[in-house]
Amino acid sequence: MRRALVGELHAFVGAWPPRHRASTGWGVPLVGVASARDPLFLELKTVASPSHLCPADLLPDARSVIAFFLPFERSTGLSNISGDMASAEWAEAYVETNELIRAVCGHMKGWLEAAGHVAAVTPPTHDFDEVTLVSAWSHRHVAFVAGLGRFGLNNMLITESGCCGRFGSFVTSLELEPDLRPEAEACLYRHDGSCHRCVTRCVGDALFTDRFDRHACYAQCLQNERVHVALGGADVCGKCLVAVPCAFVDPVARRLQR
Ligand code: B12
Ligand code: SF4
Ligand code: SF4
Repeated sequence: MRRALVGELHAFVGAWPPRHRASTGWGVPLVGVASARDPLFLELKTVASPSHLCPADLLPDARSVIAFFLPFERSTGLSNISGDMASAEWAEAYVETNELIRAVCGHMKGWLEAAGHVAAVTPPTHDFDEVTLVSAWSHRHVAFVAGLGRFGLNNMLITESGCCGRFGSFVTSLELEPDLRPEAEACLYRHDGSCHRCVTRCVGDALFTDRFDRHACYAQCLQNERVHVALGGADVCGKCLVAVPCAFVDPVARRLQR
């Protein structure tokens, strides 16, 4: 069943760009599975926020949580390297990927229901509290539980395909074997202190080695939203995700392979 689910998700994402005339290109989606009863979900109330939901809050009969990562094509990340403001391609990728994540979740919910299961979905973003800037369902924490990667100094979850891309997740009554979580760090700073490039790349005075000012970051994202107003709701930046070793690969795994 897992193979069928992953195959369905891959096929849906693969068919999306031509059908919807998307400007953005995506690499092969990564999919991770967590048990809805994984004790780490309860820990998210301490690690992420006290209001963080558990899978059963979204779906009383929750058995599995599926997280997926849609990596951007390299050209999208490369387009965002120069200058202080986000590139038009990066802003458009944000808008188009949010739309795709919503569609993937809706499609997979229907697919699961047709197979006799139930599912619950949450939006890709813009579901956060405007004052605290924290969401009650953090996709990257959920993806962490589902084994898709490890957190970097830039706050991103770094997957085997790097961190330039976006996450979605949904909860289902279908029981699936959970994935193992990677044991090794994926961030070079956390691995051996050899990198802090994301901090030097930050254009919003928001990211430091010992703290992150989410309000300063949001102010920078809102500046870009004003520049890309025609796209509607493109509160982006992402300078700390590009021209960094973890943009498109897990740099620790890459180094250990050499
Ligand atoms: C609110 C929000 C914002 C706010 C607040 C920033 C923030 N860090 O949360 C603002 C608007 C500023 C923002 C900015 C950005 N965001 Co944003 N945002 C969200 C949103 C809606 C909720 C995040 C949330 O509430 N997290 C819970 C809080 C408490 O945790 P946190 O801030 O993530 O910080 C945790 C980690 O650093 C973690 N951590 C660090 N080390 C370790 C180690 C371990 C073991 C663990 C367990 C945790 C951990 O600890 C912190 C607390 O738990 C999510 C979508 C969603 N619903 O999940 C997208 C999301 C996090 N954003 C994303 C992105 C890409 C961005 C931007 C790059 C903008 C852009 N698209 O150009 C910037 C990056 C800023 C940065 N460097 O962090 C992606 C991240 C993709 C990835 N690879 O991880 C997400 C997941 C959207 C998506 N659907 O993919 N964002
Ligand atoms: S740029 Fe370097 S320090 Fe920052 S998250 Fe990536 S690997 Fe870690
Ligand atoms: S998204 Fe921009 S402002 Fe926010 S931490 Fe990264 S570089 Fe800094």
